[in-house]
Amino acid sequence: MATVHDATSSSSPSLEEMWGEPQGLGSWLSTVDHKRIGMKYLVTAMVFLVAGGVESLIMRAQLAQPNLHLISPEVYNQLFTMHGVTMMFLFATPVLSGFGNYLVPLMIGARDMAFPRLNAFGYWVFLASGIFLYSAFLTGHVPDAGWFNYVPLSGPRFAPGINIDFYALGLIFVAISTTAGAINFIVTILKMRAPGMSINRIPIFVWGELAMSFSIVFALPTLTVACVLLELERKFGFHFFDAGHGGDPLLWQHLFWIFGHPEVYIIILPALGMVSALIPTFTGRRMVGYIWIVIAEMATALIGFGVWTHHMFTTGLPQVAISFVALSSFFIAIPSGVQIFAWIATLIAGRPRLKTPMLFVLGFLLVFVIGGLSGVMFAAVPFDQQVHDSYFVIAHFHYVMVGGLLFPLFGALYYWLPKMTGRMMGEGLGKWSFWTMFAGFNVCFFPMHVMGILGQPRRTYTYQAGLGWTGPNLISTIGAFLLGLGIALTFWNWVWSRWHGAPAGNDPWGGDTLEWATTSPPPEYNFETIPTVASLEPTWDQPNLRDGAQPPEAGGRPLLGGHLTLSTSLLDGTPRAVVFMPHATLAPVIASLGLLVGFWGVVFGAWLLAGVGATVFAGGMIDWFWPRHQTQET
Ligand code: HEM
Ligand SMILES: [Cu+2]
Repeated sequence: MATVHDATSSSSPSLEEMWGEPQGLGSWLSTVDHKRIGMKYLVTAMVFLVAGGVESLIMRAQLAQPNLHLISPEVYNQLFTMHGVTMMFLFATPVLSGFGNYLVPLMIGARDMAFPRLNAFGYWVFLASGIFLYSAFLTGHVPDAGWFNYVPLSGPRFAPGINIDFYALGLIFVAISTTAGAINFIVTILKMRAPGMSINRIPIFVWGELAMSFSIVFALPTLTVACVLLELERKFGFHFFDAGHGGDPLLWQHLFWIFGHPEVYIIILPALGMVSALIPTFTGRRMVGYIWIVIAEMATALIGFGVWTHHMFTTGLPQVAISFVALSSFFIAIPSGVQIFAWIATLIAGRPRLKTPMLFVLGFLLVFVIGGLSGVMFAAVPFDQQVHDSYFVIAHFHYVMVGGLLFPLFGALYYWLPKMTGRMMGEGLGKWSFWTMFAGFNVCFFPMHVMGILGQPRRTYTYQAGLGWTGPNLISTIGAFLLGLGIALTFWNWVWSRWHGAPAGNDPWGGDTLEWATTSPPPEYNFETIPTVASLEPTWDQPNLRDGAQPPEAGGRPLLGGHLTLSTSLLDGTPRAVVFMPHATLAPVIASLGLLVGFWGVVFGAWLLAGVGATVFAGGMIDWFWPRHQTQET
């Protein structure tokens, strides 16, 4: 490609000069570097994990014994609602965006995400929407109708306060961030891969982020629409969900779960991708059935859109419809099974090394299978009708969400933090953390199956003695605190490693993907030369990639002619164009601040304040889109 080589003249400024960002507070606010944004996502999401975790521990303390009164029923309602909302929207999705942000450009050999300013905007909107939701605690009007917020309970008649407005507006707010991030991932993964990284050489973790992003783009709008309709009903007297005026409360349930079920896969698919990234490294064996895993990930994302009604088996829908949904819910176990068999085959074919990240993977496998089995049980309609809204449900989805997300995620932390910080985490402490988490998790959530079968309903702040529920509840509470301790040990390890961890070097684990070819932490520009890739495991097969500086004879492209990265074709990754990347800017943070002020204005009905917010937002946007011809930023 002539255009590509023309842009790489040697008399231009160095990569450091072109890509370097100043340090300090101002730069922390204005950075567009995917690695710094990714780290901000990661840390902020972990803060929300702690918030959601504290909420759950208060609930478990309240349920440790019958007839306790540590908190009032009203506060209990607020806690399970904020716990669910926090874990799903402020922890699970953003933490995966954080890992993806940091890792996807490195794994595909790019210098940044496709839209660095949109990336910064995504982070700041995420933070602002989290602040918005949690500011509800300051007003005393905390959302309290559960994370799926069913009408009519959440409608104007039964929830006249502004509690539910924080929920509906907060979810509209955070959806802006999630959507921006998803679009960025899609374009980055499809258009910015290193030359030679054809579609059959994309790392599975990157496929996971792609599946997540497509699901977000198709699923999230229904939630946003549902919340907009609810706000119109609550603030302006519309009647979408109000049966008394020709509305339909089931409309909310449909809209919510058309989003809500795919949301489960939005969270699980990249986490499964992490598992597929760790297993080859720790078995020294190429992944068995790469193509099948990729097809399974994509099939799960697709089938995930056809099963939402299994959350509504008890609403009296027509039997025929329910039968179809039950069947497709059974089907969805198949692609998960395919992946599990591929992992087990790789484990058997290779030589597993039981380092901490691998322990988390094995723990995940066990827990995820149990969660999958109870999930298949729900797909049997009569069983579902028995345990609907009981603790059996809580047990099931924590086995899936904590097993399917938290364990892979903590394995991924031990695996990739050394790349991000340049320091290893402590192995001994890591193993302690794993075993404490694994024991705590099972002690906490396994008894909930029993509680559910014995009939204990979810979302109730206390229970009577003598129903057989006391023992399992006490055990479950002890397990919850143990799980919390295990999580805390890893956080401590993270902090400890910043100062005391052994230097990681470029490739401490012998990984197979491109991020291990460059330094730890990687330089601002990621790779000195944009590599040309010739296999699915480039770091194993191409010794010339070492130090992120593939020599030009081997295909490395320095791209020195400006703040540039490469865009390639979608299927076979042939170079198509050089892309000018934007520099650090305050526009995203200003625009997000405007949105925060604006949303506060709307929730309080302070329309002047909303106007001020909108103006600040517009100011940020004008700065963002102002043409800058000298640097060719677009
Ligand atoms: C870290 C340890 C965790 C503990 C101890 C825990 C505990 C609990 C408890 C006690 C409840 C409320 C049960 C009830 O009264 O209905 C609950 C609900 C819930 N949890 Fe967790 N949880 C944890 C992690 C997570 C994670 C990681 C996620 C998601 C990624 C999650 C998602 C939810 C959701 C969606 C609900 C339902 C809220 C509702 O009923 O509206 N939890 N959890
Ligand atoms: Cu579902």
